[in-house]
Amino acid sequence: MSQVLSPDKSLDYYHYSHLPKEELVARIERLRREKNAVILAHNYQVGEIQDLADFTGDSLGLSLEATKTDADLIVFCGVNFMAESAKILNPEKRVLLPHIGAGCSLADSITPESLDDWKARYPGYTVVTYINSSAEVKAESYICCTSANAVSVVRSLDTDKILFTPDRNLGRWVAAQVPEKEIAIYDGVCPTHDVLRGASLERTHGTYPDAIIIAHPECRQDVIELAHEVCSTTGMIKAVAKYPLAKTFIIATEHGMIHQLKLRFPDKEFVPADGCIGCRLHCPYMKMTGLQDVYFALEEERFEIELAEDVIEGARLALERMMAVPRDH
Ligand code: CIZ
Repeated sequence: MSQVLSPDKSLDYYHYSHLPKEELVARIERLRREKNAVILAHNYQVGEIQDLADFTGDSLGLSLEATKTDADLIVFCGVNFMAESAKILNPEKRVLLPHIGAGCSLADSITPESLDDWKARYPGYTVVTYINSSAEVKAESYICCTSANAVSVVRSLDTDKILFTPDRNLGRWVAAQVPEKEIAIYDGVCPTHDVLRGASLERTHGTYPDAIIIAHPECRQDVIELAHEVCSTTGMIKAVAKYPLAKTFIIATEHGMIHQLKLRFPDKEFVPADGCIGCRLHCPYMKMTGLQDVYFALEEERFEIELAEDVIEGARLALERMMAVPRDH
């Protein structure tokens, strides 16, 4: 990824970051039109970025949106592996990640070298890699999956031996749904989800005993066992719609999702599950991108995702195999 700003092009960040919100939004709107840009935002982004976006969703939905767009610039408000996926699927387009620091510790828990070690331990196993991974790791995998299609992806494979990487919680959830296959699971986690314990969720449920619990499959087993529904963020929107009589929902995923749920279901109450009293599940990387970063991204056309051609080729194959499989929910 190109990370260096040429000094003559650099804007005065301090000055511009103090512009009022309305002014920043107006500038973004003007640049979006002038540059024929589309703004995609993940469901975990801060509310004002979600509100600004042309499309919000999970990484599968946004990847699909990226393949349909006729925009010249894709501004991906999310974390780097998501912007990389948009680039892989649209190599002829320019894809920008507004904040250079927006990484993912789960994606960084696996490298091509560590994947090679696991492949050596499990010869003949087919590698299924969660989309939360670098382009280089995707390129070394047979197929990708997201939390919205992981079960269907594993079921679709014409093999009984799977090496699932890198999220062990999602891997365990998939293995429970597909017991007929032998699934070896890599040892990575999303720290934002993994911090939540069943005991904390029970405490919250004690305060809201009638609430429906919806959990992300990146959560630990003790959390999953308490949940009424387990699904991706997009699946959560469909899950709430399944309970028209329920008033309150406890949401066990990154708290940005609650903004999206409140927009869609203004009459319902959404309670964030918390890892410790009063602390919502918070991904620091997802929350790095602010309006000023989107403005700078459009103005200076930074930070552009650049990937080697062979990496794009390999990773695209793994993503395209995934996209041929229908979603779980
Ligand atoms: O697949 C994604 O976008 C992630 C990381 C979570 C979700 O369920 O949206």
